[in-house]
Amino acid sequence: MSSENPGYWEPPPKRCCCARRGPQLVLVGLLSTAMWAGMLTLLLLWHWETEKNLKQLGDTAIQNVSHVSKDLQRYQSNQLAQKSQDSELSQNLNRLQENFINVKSQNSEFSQSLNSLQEDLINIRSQGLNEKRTASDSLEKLQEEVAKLWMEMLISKGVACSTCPENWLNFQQKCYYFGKGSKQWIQARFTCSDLEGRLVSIHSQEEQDFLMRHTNKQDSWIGLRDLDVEGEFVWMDGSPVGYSNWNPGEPNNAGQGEDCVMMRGSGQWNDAYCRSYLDAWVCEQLATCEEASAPVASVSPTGPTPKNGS
Ligand code: MMA
Ligand code: CA
Repeated sequence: MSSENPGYWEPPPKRCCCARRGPQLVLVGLLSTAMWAGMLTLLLLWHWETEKNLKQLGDTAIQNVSHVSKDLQRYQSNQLAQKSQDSELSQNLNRLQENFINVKSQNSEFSQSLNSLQEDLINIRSQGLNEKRTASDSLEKLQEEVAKLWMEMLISKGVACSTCPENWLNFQQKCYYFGKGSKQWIQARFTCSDLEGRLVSIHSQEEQDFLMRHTNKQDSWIGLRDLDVEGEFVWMDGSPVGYSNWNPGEPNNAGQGEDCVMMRGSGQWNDAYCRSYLDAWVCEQLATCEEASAPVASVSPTGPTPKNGS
């Protein structure tokens, strides 16, 4: 109702263009439909693409998982192998340790055996040396015995056996050298050896008297000593003491030990310290016979070795 025209009804304006709006609406509908269709298509496309990607991702994930599981399996089997190797190694180590202990004990046994073998060898060697010495002493004695027998045989046939080297004096079947100059017993002994004789062995009063006549009352070393067994005197020719001419109270092994015998100026014997110096000594050797076809009596150059250097 209008305020300018009260009581007058003006009919509403007639709708115009109703016939023109229909195709517009159709067009709009078509357009929106097409839009929707396009959007749907896009959505579908997007969906497919996403699905495809997802599928690819899934495949890749499956492949990766299978790789990882394979790796894991390989790792596990490696670990198992490593474990068995470890146990083998530790067994080997144990065996080695046992072997080492065995070898060690064997080694100590072996070294003990070696030591006892060495001891045996040393014993056998010294035994051998002793036997050799005894044998050579016996041989010398035998040779001398043979020479003496031969000499006696010749003498019984009327052959003279009294030839001596220059500066040696003959008495019976022996020759004597009366040495002068300060010497210990051992030095006198080696000097006699150098002269192809040995320190004198005295077996009778006659021999003792002969020596007395030529020593000019000088203390002289003679070939008697108890070097091997104390109190057991042995002559350098290997014989034990038969005839003797000890000074009263001798032998007494006085002081630091007396193992070598001297003939005093009086002619009587005394055991004395071997390292004492005397100014005289007497050597002997067998005399030679006129006919020189006899076996040669070789007098020991050194005689049996003394038990020590005194
Ligand atoms: C010395 C020495 C000994 C000997 C006595 C005798 C003091 O020692 O020559 O061998 O037995 O004299 O009294
Ligand atoms: Ca004495």
